[in-house]
Amino acid sequence: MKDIFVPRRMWRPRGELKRRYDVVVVGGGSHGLATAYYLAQRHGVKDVCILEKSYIGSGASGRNTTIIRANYRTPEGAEFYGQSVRLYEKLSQKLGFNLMFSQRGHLTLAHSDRALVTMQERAEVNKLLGVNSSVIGPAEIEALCPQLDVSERPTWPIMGALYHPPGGIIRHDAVVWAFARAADELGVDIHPYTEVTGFERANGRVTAVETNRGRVECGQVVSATAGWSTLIAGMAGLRLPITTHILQAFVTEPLKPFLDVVIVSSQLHVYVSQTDRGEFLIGAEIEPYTTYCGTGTLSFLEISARHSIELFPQLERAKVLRTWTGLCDLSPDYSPILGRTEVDNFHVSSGWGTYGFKAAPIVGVTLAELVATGKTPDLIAPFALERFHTDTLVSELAAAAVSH
Ligand code: PYC
Repeated sequence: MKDIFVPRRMWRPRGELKRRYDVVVVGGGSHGLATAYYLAQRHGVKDVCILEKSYIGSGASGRNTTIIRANYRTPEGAEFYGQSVRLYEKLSQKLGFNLMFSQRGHLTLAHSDRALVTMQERAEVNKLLGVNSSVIGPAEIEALCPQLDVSERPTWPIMGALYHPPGGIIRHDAVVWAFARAADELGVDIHPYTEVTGFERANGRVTAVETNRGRVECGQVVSATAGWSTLIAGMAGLRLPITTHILQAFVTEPLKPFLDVVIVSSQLHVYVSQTDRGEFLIGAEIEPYTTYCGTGTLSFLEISARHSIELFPQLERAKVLRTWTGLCDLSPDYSPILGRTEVDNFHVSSGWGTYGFKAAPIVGVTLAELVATGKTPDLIAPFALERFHTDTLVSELAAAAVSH
């Protein structure tokens, strides 16, 4: 008999909701899927479901600018994201899915003395934690990216940069699909179009999750819902110190490849990379007002186009192909809120601002460990919600200057 090619499904079609799951993960993005995957893969906890109100990867995981990096300012952040980058480096092989991780190097440009000082601080912290980054001058910048004008001509001449060789870009949808497929293969039930509408609570614990498709009893709950974190936490009776903002980005029409590093300018509030399809992917800072309205603004397009053309005059005639917005959950110290809460079995992955996607694998590993063992891993202890009561903040503002 001739071999018949049977295409591999990404994951099983949605089934009925079971009456009960040991772990209910709310949010079918990279964090929720990674947590479910590592629960099953590392801890054998397989009675797990993902509840996603829309399609899988429809939230922040599908609406980011695909940048992966670990050059943070705080020791806590640099160590955490350093481990995330290391996991990303092996993820294609582990998940059997080409995630197109291109570690092309990441340059944060400095256009002032003050910016150079901040970069030097970041480089020192990074070095101490084994994260590869250093401050380089205009000649080295020119060698890495000859397309940039490093002369005195621009309004804001480039004085130096924080160079982070392991930084790069990845195919963000593929990360979601790969985690979903791998979690599904291990028995995790994935329920798209299943919206959480409330929680039943007793004795300080969540006992059941209410959804638009019925009620599910649960052992533990993980909320990985980015911009909707406060709403979901509120249903469980929990207040998170989070504000929700939109972040916008756009891509140009595809152009012949000419940029093979990621360029960020905190002073011009813009980051630029060229995708594997040739599009220039350009983003800016979050909008300062809080909103859930995902409508893009003309002022964003005008300002970010102007700033990117200042860096790359070659883009002057490039046409904008597509723009989008994503919701960002911003915490007061710009660091995540990760782990247990005062509701005993309700755990959160939240407060990511614009950093969430790059943390997906390490969030999955650490949250899965917490849920499976009941112990908070040391790596995420500094990011506990409790820090806002104990005044032990982890201020990551210096590494967030572009987009926050
Ligand atoms: O933190 O690298 C970053 C980033 C890029 C886009 C939004 N945030």
